[in-house]
Amino acid sequence: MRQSQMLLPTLREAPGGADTAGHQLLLRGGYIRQLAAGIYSYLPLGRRVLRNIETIVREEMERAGAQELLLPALQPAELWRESGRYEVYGKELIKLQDRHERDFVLGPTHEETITSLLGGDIKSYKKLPLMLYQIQTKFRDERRPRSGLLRGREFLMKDAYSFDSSLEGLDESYRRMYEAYCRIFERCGLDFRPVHADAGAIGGEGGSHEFMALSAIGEDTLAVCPACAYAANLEKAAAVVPPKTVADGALPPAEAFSTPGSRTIPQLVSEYGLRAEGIIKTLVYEADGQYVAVLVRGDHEVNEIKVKNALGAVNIALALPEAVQEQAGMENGFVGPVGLKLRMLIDGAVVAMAEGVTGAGRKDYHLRHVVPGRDFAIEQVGDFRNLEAGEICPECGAGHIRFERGIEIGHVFKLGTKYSAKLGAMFLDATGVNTPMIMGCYGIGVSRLLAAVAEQRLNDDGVVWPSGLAPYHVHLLPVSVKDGQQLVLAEQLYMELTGRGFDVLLDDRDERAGVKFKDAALIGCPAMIVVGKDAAEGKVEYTDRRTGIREVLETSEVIERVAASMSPNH
Ligand code: 9G3
Repeated sequence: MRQSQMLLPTLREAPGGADTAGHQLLLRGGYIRQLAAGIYSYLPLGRRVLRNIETIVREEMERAGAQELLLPALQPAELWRESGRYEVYGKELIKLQDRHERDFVLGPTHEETITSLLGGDIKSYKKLPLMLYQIQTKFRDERRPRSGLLRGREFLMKDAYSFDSSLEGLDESYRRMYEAYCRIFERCGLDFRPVHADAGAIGGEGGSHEFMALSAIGEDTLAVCPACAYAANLEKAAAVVPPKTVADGALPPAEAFSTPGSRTIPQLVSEYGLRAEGIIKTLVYEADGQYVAVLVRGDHEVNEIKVKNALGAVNIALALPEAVQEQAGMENGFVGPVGLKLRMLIDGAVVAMAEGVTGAGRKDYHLRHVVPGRDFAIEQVGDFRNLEAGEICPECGAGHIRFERGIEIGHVFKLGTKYSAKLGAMFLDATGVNTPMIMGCYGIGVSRLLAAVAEQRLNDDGVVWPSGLAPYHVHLLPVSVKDGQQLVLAEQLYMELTGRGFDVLLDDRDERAGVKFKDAALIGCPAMIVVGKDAAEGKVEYTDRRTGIREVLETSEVIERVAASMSPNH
């Protein structure tokens, strides 16, 4: 491609509001442009990278035995009412009406659509397993779209759905998809990690895994054990219950003491010389309209996903101070379990305490010597806290947990029959009984993947794409297009390289060398060939952008050098 003819508007400065380095470079490099919050256009350069990612995804889906189809983005609301999800997702689900005022949604995912497609005709178990996938635009009206393509409101997803006649079949489909995902992310040159994950509102009793691209700007936190292979999204990571502390001797009764203005743990610790692990923290949550109290040790944090799952709720948030007063009859900041009339979820580490300090239930007072089980009933004990960095690994009990940040680029779920039963995707089993198909669903954020690769493979000057994703393999730069020798040699190399099947971007613009080099760094092709003053002796300068190594080559050496360096995923 000749750069002088290309829509490739590079920028010296990132537009304001671009919040991550990768996003800034995708804007400056002329890859994407924002149309509205969370809504992006892919310029020719961005479209080429996206297409390369799609090609890798398609090859690995085909290898896993999946068949590609394409489902509508515009879906009748009836399907979402049948599945019970129409009212569940709030404002994130984009709803609209057609000209006849019939209700529709813009698809954020396609469980309903694909199961209703299969619900049309009953299948014999002999027709299963089926693995279907699509690469298609999804719509989710995020409250705070941010970080460019990492969290958009319209984005490209590969979503696959498996249909089996047995749980063993689902395990096999799941395993094949899991392995296909590992191959896809390896071919994209990503530093990634599969982690145990929470299945969330999608349901599905069979568990799930997320695939995380490691990145300091990732929104997710991974709990990772350096000793064993354990890795889990912090939302899911099981916390270990410490051994029961036994009091030496009889414990005095709970007694109130004055703590004017001390509503927080740090205040109690600093003003009354208490230890955080000796305090019982009581937080009131509102989950799908119901109010519950969660008790965790003062040095621990509540894990809201675990609480939400224990309650089977979809939405959860800390109750506002006025709601605490109204629902618990206690002053916010001084709430405690003694005399509390709310349902209590108690973390195992609290039950392991011999005694603790808690809110007294009235302004400016706390209680000391509160004994779980004596001064308040232990109704529901569970794991309601975050695993902490440094804690013993819940899997091997040897390593100490470390936290890493990650970008979720893939998520695979065992769904079971949750959707097939509701939407009638049935099959006749070997005994002729009509049975709901056993499903799995598997997603990759294709546009998010592009941004994750950019975040992982950038330097100050630009992104360095792995050759399997790069918009072009080679950036060919005649330093001065006014110099006939340079231009002729560049054109000759352009013909030879494209003739050998390489994608080449020829910077044939009449621009100063500095401008060309800055743009080449922003565009980030794996190989750059500079045709400069050595053109007279038939020599060019070859740069491998991943290693930074530069070498002067005879024209005749160029083809082999490029072929040698274009390995598929580095
Ligand atoms: C919605 C809205 C947002 C959503 C969903 C539904 C996430 C929703 C989970 C999934 C599960 C899998 C198939 C591919 C892999 C992921 N956000 N999820 O179901 F209505 Cl507004 O999408 N779907």
